[in-house]
Amino acid sequence: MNHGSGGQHAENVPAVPGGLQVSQDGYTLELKTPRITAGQETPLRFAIKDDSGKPVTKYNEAHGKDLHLILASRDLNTFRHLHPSLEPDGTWSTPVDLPAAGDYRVFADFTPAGQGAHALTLGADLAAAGSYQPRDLPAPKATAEVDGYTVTLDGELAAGTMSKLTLSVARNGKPITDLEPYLGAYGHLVALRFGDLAYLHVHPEGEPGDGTTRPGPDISFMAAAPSNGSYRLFLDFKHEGTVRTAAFTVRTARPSAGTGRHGRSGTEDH
Ligand SMILES: [Cu+2]
Repeated sequence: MNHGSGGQHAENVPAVPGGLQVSQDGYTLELKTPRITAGQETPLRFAIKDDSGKPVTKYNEAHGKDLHLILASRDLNTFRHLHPSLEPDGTWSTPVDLPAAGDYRVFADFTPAGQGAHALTLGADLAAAGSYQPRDLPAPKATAEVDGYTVTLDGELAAGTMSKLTLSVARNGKPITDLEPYLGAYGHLVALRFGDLAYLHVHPEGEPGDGTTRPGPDISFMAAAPSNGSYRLFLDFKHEGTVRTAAFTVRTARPSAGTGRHGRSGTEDH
């Protein structure tokens, strides 16, 4: 349950964050469709290959799926969380519909089956041809609106240290207390670092049915940033049968010697 809250140095902050490499620990993400067309539904196809070049067909499930596919535009304004299907020959495929031309990053988050297997996130570039205007990273803000829901973020992401982030879901000013489980949790959070799209694993605190975790309005996570900087957080939550994504820009709380690091106003200066 306890992932080291209370400001302990996080033992599970990897030296190199996930998602930056197309190949790691003998596994390679091979994107079979590195260029797609924006503005229409297009199949995206890829394979995970092992060090002998064979496509991996056996995986260990995480959050109810063998593989989670995250797609984000380089400017972090577009985000997709998809669950492709695996063909018998080891090819994964899913339809994607991207709103605009631009540079995108594809992240495959999976655990190959087998002894000593561990979770990997491999990343590859995806281009949607056409002219485009990159947009600025939205300004940091503690609330996000999606389809009439307001999601409020409490807590601060810190570099190298696990901290608790709590997201609270409301609609028309009323807290939502009947969130539905989605992939075994009341919420899924993905964090991407601005500048290189390093991918952070974020662990939910508690799960549906454990006797203590309530179906909203609060959803809590433990997260540690690999460095100071700006991040875009994407929360997926399910209510009334629909999964929605709320997105936030955050800057890490910069630890400063002797003064404590929880000043809410002290994080806007870089
Ligand atoms: Cu997923």
